Amino acid sequence: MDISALQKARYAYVPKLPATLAGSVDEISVEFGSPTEAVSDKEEIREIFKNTYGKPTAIFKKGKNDKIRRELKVGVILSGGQAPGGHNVIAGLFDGLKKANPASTLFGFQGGPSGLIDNKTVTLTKERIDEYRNTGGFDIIGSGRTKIETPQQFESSLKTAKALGLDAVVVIGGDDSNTNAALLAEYFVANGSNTQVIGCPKTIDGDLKNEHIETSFGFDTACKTYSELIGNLCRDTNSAKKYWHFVKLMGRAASHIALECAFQTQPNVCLISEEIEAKHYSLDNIVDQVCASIVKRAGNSENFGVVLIPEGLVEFIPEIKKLINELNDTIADEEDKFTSLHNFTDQMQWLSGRLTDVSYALLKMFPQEIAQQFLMDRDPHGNVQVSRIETEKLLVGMVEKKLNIMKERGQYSGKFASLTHFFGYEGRCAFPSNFDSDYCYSLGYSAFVLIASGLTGYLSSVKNLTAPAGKWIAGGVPLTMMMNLEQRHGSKKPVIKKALVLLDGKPFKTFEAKRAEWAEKTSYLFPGAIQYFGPTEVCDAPTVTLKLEHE
Ligand code: FBP
Repeated sequence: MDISALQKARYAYVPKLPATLAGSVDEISVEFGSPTEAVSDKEEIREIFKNTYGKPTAIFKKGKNDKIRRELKVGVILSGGQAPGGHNVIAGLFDGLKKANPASTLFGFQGGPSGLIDNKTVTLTKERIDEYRNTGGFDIIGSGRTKIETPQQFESSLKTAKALGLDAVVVIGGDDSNTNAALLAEYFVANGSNTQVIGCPKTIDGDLKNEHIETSFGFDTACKTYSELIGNLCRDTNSAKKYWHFVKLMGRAASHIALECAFQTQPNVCLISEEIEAKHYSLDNIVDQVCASIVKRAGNSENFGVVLIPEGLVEFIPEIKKLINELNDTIADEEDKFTSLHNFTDQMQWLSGRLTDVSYALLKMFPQEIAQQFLMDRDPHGNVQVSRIETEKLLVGMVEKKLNIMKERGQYSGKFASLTHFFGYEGRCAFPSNFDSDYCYSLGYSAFVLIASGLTGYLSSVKNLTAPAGKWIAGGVPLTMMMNLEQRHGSKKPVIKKALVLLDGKPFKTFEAKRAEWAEKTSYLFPGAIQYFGPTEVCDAPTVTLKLEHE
């Protein structure tokens, strides 16, 4: 097989482990904290998770562990969108299992959770694992977005677990996938099965975090990859001095990625969806904010700049959120009728009278190309697919209009030429940074210790991440501890609470203190490509967000 020089070099990289996990497996014991409670809606969540609610947190310590050398059969699932480091979670899990007992087996469920439902597995051998160490992607077994939710799907999952004689299932996923892991853990216990379920916190979006999960894996590498590209755009535009670059960045709901990239590159404008929602900014207010920077910079004869836009922005602008909700409900009510309308004019005609006047007027105001994106196929949950709405183009169009008006009024005399970009898929399968390689390997290894220690319904946790890896603290957090009830499909469902950007948190406050200067002056930073070999401060540094959160 042809492999790149970097891939070959990365095979040789030995991920760093926390000191408690690095020695002999016989010396890893578990210390438990006090019983835990759900984030909110405690009584209802206790009722749903009768067998698995309220377990204590677990931390690994040096000490004796009689159970650890048991022969185990484990199945692993990669769930949801790709995130750099998934292969290392599997490698850490595999190495832990084999180090403790070479007879243990690791199965990979193919294509995501549907692999468990349909019993589609592959046995993961050392040769196969070695081909994927320290590489990006989820291609070792593939991923998928199937949710295990119907009684039949739970039954089939149990059937697979029994057929394979599984001691445990490891779910590598985001908030939704780990909510699923918690429900599966509960279902297995409630149905007399000994198959344990352990989760691992994955998502480039960075919105699966709390006091025990300092960051989800993949966020570090994805942000560094986008920041390299944004830094390159900053330098290009500072050289040519003729374009404003509008860059939309992935992160379905939360703006963590945009904020981290702003720290790494210091663009002229970075929009933060959570602030826009909290301050009830309208689309016009946002356009004004961008134009203010363009006008100021034009005054300094700098007719160029960079604007960062979080992917989920449209859903946080109150008037667009209202429009999206109305569209979702109206289309869901008469889905067959709506899908039978094949052209945009018919669709708009059908919607007039069904949407409120304000929402209809807003939709009509958008350029047709953008309005059509709001009417595209819904996702399996009936929601508009925000990543397919070209917010960056919508903003450019509105900014251009506003600047023309300002020009006519003599308020602006600069030149405006723009280019749009969307960075998302480019970062999800990058070679994991050293941080993600180490963190993921440690998460996988911790998952093995949680399994060997007989625990179920836990999320693998590795903390103290701004310290050198040897000082990281590994253990597990009960999944029910992260839950609350949220409205889904018309009823209250237990879900892991999504962590959005906190407006009173250190990262946002730091950004807020700097953005006025960035909006006017050229203050770009050029982080460059992720470095895998070289000085620690260049190769092993965690994200700025993580550092600020630790201060
Ligand atoms: P996860 O939440 O599953 O980690 O996926 C995150 C993400 O990359 C989002 O940033 C993006 O909106 C979405 O997946 C894109 O989904 P798809 O891969 O289905 O196009």
